[in-house]
Amino acid sequence: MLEEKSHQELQRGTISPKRVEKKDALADSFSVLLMGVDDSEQRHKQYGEAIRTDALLLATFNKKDRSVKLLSIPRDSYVYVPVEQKKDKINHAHAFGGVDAAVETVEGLLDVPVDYYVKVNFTAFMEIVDALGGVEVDVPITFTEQDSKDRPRAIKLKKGLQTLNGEEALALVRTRKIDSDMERGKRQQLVLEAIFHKTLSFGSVTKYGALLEALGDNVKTNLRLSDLEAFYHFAKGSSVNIEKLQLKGSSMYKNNIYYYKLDEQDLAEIRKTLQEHLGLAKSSTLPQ
Ligand code: C30
Repeated sequence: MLEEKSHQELQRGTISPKRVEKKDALADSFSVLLMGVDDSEQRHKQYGEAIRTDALLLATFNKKDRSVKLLSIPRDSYVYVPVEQKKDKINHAHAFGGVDAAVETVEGLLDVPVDYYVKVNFTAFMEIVDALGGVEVDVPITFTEQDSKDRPRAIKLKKGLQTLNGEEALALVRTRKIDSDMERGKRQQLVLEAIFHKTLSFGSVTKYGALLEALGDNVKTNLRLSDLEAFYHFAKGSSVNIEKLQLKGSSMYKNNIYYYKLDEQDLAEIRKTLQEHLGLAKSSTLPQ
């Protein structure tokens, strides 16, 4: 099977518990949790197996009105992490329980089903961008960043519209010290939007199979090739509008550790927006 190496089902199975009563809605809408991790040897030495999701975004797709919403979830968000049975940074969920824990945590936070996930490391992310022949991004800020091998100041990018290769795109989604993790999240949305649009001009869907095979272990997903095909047909054709969403919040320190405290009212609005986009009335989801 083409996708053997990268395919990894969630322990809960294909259907989210939040879809128990409304499985049919999956035909019209679905969500994908996008995760970016740094699992390089260097970081394994520092953190062992406890790898955190440094990039976390939820994309929701509505086939009826051909729309996409892309929510950036700040990695320091202080949320309930079921696998730890306490509140913690959201990026710790993956460190404690892998993709299953990350998916469960995001479902609990946003009260929507996470139907699919795609997890990439630096290598996969760069290879995807390079396989697409680079991505066109209006880089919002001039900056210098280390490269994927931690060589300091190896990547220098100037503000403005340009085509980025894999290393450059990675630097853009990584760079943070020039401003903040929130602004980094917005840059990740810009790059993902560019990947999304470039994907549509990539040619036939069979190329994705070849790419997935080449990426091997560097990508993990519960999407099958047939799902990718459906996704491709969803996106191909007329233009698809991607709305970028952020979670509002404020800085918080607890025992001298930095957290991002989410604004409860904004969170409630985001939940409602996503539930509506996925065609799920509030009453159709399981209680928390
Ligand atoms: C649906 C749409 C719209 C599009 C198409 C979808 C598809 C299929 C897209 C394909 C690509 C995918 C799935 C992307 C997923 C999400 C993204 C944007 C991934 C790209 C980046 C990536 C592979 C990983 C994240 C890199 C980031 C943001 C930061 C790491 C320090 C952390 C927390 C530690 C970390 C530590 C060091 C050196 N680092 O970069 O320079 O390490 O950042 O200093 O903030 O991190 O702290 O404690 O985890 O190891 O010590 P950094 P830092």
